[in-house]
This record gives sequence, C-alpha cells and structure tokens, in this order.
Amino acid sequence: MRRLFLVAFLIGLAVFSGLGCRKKSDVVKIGVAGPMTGDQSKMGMDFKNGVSLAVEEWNAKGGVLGKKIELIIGDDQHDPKQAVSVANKIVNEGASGVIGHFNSSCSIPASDIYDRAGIPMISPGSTNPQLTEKGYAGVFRVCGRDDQQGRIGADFVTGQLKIKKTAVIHDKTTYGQGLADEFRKALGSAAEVVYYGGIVQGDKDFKSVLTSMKQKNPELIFFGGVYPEMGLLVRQARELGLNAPFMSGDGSIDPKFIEIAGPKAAEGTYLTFSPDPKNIPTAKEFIGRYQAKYGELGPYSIYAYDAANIMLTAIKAANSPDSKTVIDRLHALDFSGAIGKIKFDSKGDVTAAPYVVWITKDGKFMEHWKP
Ligand code: ABU
Repeated sequence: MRRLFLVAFLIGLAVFSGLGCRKKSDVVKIGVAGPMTGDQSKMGMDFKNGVSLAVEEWNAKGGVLGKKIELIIGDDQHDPKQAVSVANKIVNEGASGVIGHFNSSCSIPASDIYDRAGIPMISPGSTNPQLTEKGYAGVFRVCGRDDQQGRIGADFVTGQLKIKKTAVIHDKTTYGQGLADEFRKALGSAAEVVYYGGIVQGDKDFKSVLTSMKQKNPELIFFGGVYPEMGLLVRQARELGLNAPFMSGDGSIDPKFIEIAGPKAAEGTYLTFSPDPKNIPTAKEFIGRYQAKYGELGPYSIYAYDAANIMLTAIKAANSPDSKTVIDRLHALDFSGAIGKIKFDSKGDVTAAPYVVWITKDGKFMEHWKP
C-alpha cells in the first residue's frame, strides 16, 4: 500500500512539475523532433534548420504572444522507442506544440504521447496513412500520404513506362512497407509483381536479395524505404548487372542517395515527391534566406519551415499557448506558406497533395512527370 502511495505521489509530482513548468514559463516553447544523428540525420537537420529559421524570424519581430520563442530539439535517431522518450521529454519541458517527427514509425507512437498531453504536432514528412487515421484532434501533417504517392508511382509505371513486370521491396518499416504495399495495390492487374520482399534497415549488403530478384527479370524495381538503403541497393544492383530502373518515394529523394549510389548507378532512377519549390514563386524568398544560412535546401526543409510558421500562427490566433485553443485554430487555418496554400481536413491531412514523378539525371533530381 505504501508503495502504491509513493508511486501515485511521484506521478502527481511529475504531472504537477510539467504543468508548473508550462505555466511559469516566460517563453513559448516549440519542439522539433526527428533523426538528428545517425544515418538519416540529413532529414532531421533539414527539419531543425527549417524550424530554426522560422523561429528566428518570429523572434526578430518580437516572438509570439509577446514572448520569446524557444526551441526544444529532440533526436529520435529514427528509433520508435527513442521517439517516445523524446516525446515525453518535449511534453515535460512544456512545449506548446511539436514539429515532427520524420519517420512514420516514430511519429505514430509519439502521437500517443502528444495526444495524451493535449499538445498539437505537425509532421513535415511522415506520410504513412495511419498517422492521421487514429482520430487524434491535435495530429497534423503538411506532406501528403503514401496511399496518394503510391498511386501516382503506379500510374506512371503502368501508364507512361508501360511496364508489365515489377519487383517490389521494402525496409520492413511502417513507412517503407506501407508505401511498397500501396504501390503494389495501385498496380492492380496492370503489372505483375514478380518479386516481393523485405530487407533490414541498417544492413549494408543486399546482394543475395538482388541476385534472387535478378532471376525474375523485373522491368522496374520499386523500393519502399529511405535513402541510405536505397543508395546501396541501386549501387549493388548495378554491380550485379541488374540494370532495370529503380523507383522509390519521398524518403529517398535526397542528394545523399546519389552520393551513396554514385551518379552513374543512380542515373534514371524515378522518385515520387511533391513539386520542386524552386519553381514555386512563394518559395523564392524562403529559399534565398535558407540557402544563405544553411546551404542547399533539403527535401523537407521548406515543409519544416511552413509547419513551424503554421504552429506559431495558430498560437498567435488563439491568443494563448493553451493547446486546446491552438488545435482548434489549426483546424480552422487557411495558411499561405512558402510552399503555397495549406489547409487541413478534419483528420489533419492536407486538403491537396500534388505528387509528381522526379528523375535522377546527371547527378541531380529533376521533375519528370506530372499526373
Ligand atoms: N515520408 C518519408 C519517410 C518518412 C516516413 O514517413 O517514415
């Protein structure tokens, strides 16, 4: 019994100190979470840079609600367990909202923590449909969903490339397998999947999978996963004489993919992603400011920047950092960001997700096909 009282007392103390921390704060705190270290750190750092730029710009104009904005940075290392402990840390430090996470396998379990604490989260890049299918009022994303990008990928492969035999592989993560399965589902009977399988994220040698795949003579290889493994798969496929073009999704469209695969092996690889911000007039000023500070834009830098601006705009409109009011404001917001107009539907998804197909050419990515 005494032990039970002690546990209840400690829980009460933790809750009280968390609330106290939020009440007493003379700053407004925002969390940014993603893989800040490890093999996907490029994506985490793009998030951090985009959000930092937005926060700096708000602070230069006096902050929000008359208070300075402070960033809490959480490194989940693309590990779901680490993401949960990062989410708890962000909540306990008194954040009014969170921009993150990157990996769907992290955003989904972290969303349970933020929902329980009543804190809104906006993911710039988690595309697995499950994130917004849980019915949490405070969960949003500014990117599209894998059921949308899988469909665009399949339409391109069957309608434009007229491919009849594909191989589909994934990294067994929520995002990777989810996207691979959406692609396969969208192919329907228009193309045969002659090879389907998974690899382990973090492995370095995929030659046995690629050798089995080669025996099936696919005309295109679709990979659901992220750029470290995509780079190795493409490079090793070419070394084995497996020369069918590869296709992947938004998790692979980073210059790191080309660096790992090598520009020659990467040539002709297709990727689904949203349109190039360089052709979007509203993005021009943001790109200039971002490049001056951080160098080349990453795929999700602009989404992180817009997500932070959306969160701060909602806090300002709510005239309070109170999460319930901020969440209501987020649902009502009609936002004109660097990437263009952003509005959320009742689930927290964007009302428009304009996926296109990109191609890798001469060591660079360029837009290739628009549905
Ligand atoms: N959407 C790209 C990879 C991040 C994720 O959804 O897991």
